[in-house]
Amino acid sequence: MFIDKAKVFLTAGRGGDGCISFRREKYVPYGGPNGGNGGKGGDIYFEADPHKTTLLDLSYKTEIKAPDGNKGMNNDKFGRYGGDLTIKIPCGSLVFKNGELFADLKTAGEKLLIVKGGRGGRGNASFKTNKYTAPRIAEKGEPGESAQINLELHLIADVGFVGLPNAGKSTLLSRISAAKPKIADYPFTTLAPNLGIVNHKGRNFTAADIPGIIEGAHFGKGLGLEFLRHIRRTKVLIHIIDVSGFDGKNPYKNYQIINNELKRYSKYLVKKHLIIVLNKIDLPDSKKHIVNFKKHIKKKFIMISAVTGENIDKLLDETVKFLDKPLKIAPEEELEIVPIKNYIYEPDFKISKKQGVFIVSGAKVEKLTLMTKFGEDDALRRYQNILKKMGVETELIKKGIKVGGIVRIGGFEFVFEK
Ligand SMILES: Nc1nc2c(ncn2[C@@H]2O[C@H](COP(=O)(O)OP(=O)(O)O)[C@@H](O)[C@H]2O)c(=O)[nH]1
Ligand SMILES: [Mg+2]
Repeated sequence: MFIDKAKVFLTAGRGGDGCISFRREKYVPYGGPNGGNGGKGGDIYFEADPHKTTLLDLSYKTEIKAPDGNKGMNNDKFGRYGGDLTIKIPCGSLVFKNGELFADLKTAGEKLLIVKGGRGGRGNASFKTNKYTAPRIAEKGEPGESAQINLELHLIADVGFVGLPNAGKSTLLSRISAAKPKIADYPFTTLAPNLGIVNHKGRNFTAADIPGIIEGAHFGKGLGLEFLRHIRRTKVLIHIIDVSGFDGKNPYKNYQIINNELKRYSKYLVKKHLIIVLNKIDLPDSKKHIVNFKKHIKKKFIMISAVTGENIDKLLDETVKFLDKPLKIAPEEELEIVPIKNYIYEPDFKISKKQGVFIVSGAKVEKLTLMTKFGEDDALRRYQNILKKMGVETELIKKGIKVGGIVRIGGFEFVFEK
């Protein structure tokens, strides 16, 4: 099955907690701190794999989580690292992270960190100073990064075949490559784009057969323009028109229908090299229709029969010539996705008041809260000191907090004291 969109929630591993422990040796009554740090949580990577052609594997999953780091231990032993996950995706996948374009993995083997594992919490050995020789402080592990990921596959083909259903796109692809697309006499046989590798006189290129464009596709008729994104990266478009006149269809009108849909889809498609192909010239009525087509159009076209193979060689010669010609089209025009970056100024913390409770929010204070082991007096003291240095206390007083007031930070509630 060809799946070219997927949505998955990724969570990197949480860091392991730091350990609180003290040396216990014979004849050393008060040993120093020796609690080790927690291990780092696992990262999640995406890697472009040329053997993958669909996002099918990912479409079964809604969530993927990397392993957490292990806890630190006594005797300065660090916790074990969570271990990374690498998810293989097809080349040509666009990765959207929390709604923004994050990466375009085109090249085989390209690997990218998508969500980062949390840092291991520090054990009490790390908090030892000259003044402070027996700290009862250890941090909890940092939570792993998480993100909503949307993937969109854009096939990487050099040449794209467009045309109405039944024009002969799949037939042509099956003739010039080893691809085996479905071929039939009725519309909508091909429900997925097919990709084939063409070897023409020692030259290799990839061609994709794009199904589903019909009149009105731009407003969602039929499959709509669902598959057109797969021609965004192509260099050459081959527009295939059935000139058999079967069903009383007018080939020139059909040509206009497709042109119209393409134009509405993207203004950049006209910048691609275009080859107009009149197909099915083996059928008797085609001559009459070709004469008519010629009256309307001044552009060059090639007449072929995908079934008998007539002129296919000529078409491929022409295609290769175009492949060698540069395109005047920038990569961002090609994809027509302008990465939107919102730079939001985020203060270290913010204080709001809700039903008498003072809510302190902000990534830094929330992370600190999540990484603090409140059970330990030293840890609590350190926490309070950091908040004080950040100016949280002063700001709370400014906002009118009284002794005994409730403060909420990152899901925890505290009673304000001085
Ligand atoms: N006689 C004749 N029939 C053709 C030719 N090309 C395609 N066909 C037929 O037209 C029908 C539709 O072809 P298909 O490749 O499935 O069209 P697609 O919808 O554009 O992929 C099939 O029955 C083909 O056998 C051709 O050159 N000559
Ligand atoms: Mg087809």
